[in-house]
Amino acid sequence: MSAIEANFDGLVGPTHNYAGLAPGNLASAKNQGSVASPRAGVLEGLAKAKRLADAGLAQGFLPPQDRPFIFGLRQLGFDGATDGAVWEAAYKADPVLALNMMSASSMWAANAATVSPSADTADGRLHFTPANLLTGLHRSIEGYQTYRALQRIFPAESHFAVHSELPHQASFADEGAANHVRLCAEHGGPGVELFVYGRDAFEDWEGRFPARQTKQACEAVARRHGLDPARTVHIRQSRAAIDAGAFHNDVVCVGNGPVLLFHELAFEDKNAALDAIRRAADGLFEPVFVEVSAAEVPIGDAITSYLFNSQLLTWPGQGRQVLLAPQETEETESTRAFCERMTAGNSPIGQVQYAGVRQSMRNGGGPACLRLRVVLTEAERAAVNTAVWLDDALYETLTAWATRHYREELGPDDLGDPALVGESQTALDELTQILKLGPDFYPFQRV
Ligand code: SUG
Repeated sequence: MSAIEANFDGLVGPTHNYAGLAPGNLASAKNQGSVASPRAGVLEGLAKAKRLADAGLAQGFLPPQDRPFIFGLRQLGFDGATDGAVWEAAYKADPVLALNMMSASSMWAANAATVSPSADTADGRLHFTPANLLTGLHRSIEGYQTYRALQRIFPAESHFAVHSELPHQASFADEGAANHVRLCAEHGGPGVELFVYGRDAFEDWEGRFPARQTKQACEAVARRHGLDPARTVHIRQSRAAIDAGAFHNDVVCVGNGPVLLFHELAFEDKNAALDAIRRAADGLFEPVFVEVSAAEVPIGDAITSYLFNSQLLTWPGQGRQVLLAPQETEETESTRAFCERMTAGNSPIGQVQYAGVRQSMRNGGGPACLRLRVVLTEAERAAVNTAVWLDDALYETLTAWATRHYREELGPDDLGDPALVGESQTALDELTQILKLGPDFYPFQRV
């Protein structure tokens, strides 16, 4: 069956800021307290998405979530005559708790869900499991709204199965597609799905940083999606990578088609992992491994440059694959040199392009974090909510919308401002009309 890979990017939300909330994420900690530009952030994301759409790739969007999350604050007992007053009361009583309800973290769509294309699933439907993201408080509030978004964008149950999140228990900690890679001969054919976990739920974890994904979560997602165990591989991420700041596998590994680009230290037992992938791919395709040695790119450089948090793409009109990397990869000597050497040789990756997504990068989100990949057959593509597909008209509309509603700057002194609540809700209310998500999409629209 022929199919395409579509990228659904998380739109950067109007409250994008640097509150340093993310455990094990060095960029988030480093930039805590600096001044963000929500407007620059959303425009950078739109420009990246447009580059793919202009090249002829299928590009859609996932909407931002409503922040501050007034519904959640009311659940926690904060009260007020208006939503702005609720925010003011919460921010005054417990600013750290309040800031956890303010993050624009749903922009990192690679953490929205794990996606299994219909070619891999027992019932022949495309399966989604929204991630419960329960390691960080600020992200643990995303899952239900992600579920609603996926339902509105992929509504036809004959084609799409949108599951609920895994149970909110630490044993099932799940961060979605950031810890999942699909390899295949071509997108529409059957694939091998790799799930990468940081810890077994039933062992003690003592690390410098938390391991955000459990083996049990990976196994549960694979079971729900009806994947063939013979074509599914569960791999342990290396402790060294987590300790160095690789809080998701996609900070040290990316794949596309049969190609897996990974850092030497990505997996706890590399040889066993590669053997398991070869066995799972047997009879379907020959995996192509592109390993980056620690001698050429030290793990620290891999993490600050985000070389692996790139989009690896089958680019229309290009014989070899294209890596869309963050600018920081070009600015880091070892990774720039690696990219030059790789593309000059006979690697399956023939070109590296650079994208500026600095606003997101300062919170630890590169090009690959900003997108959720969804392989769609022609019939499935036709069943997607058409309003979310990026074309020139939607690009113009969203650019004008963001420029109208988003603040140029958002710094620590601005975050308590109750006016932000109304500004954010007005912007998102308008967005639900643009993306045809329905008048009751956000909790603030349902009261
Ligand atoms: O979960 N940052 C995100 C970045 C997610 C990147 N995603 C992938 N690697 N796929 C995180 O650590 C920072 C938010 C803050 O501090 O306000 C944050 O949540």
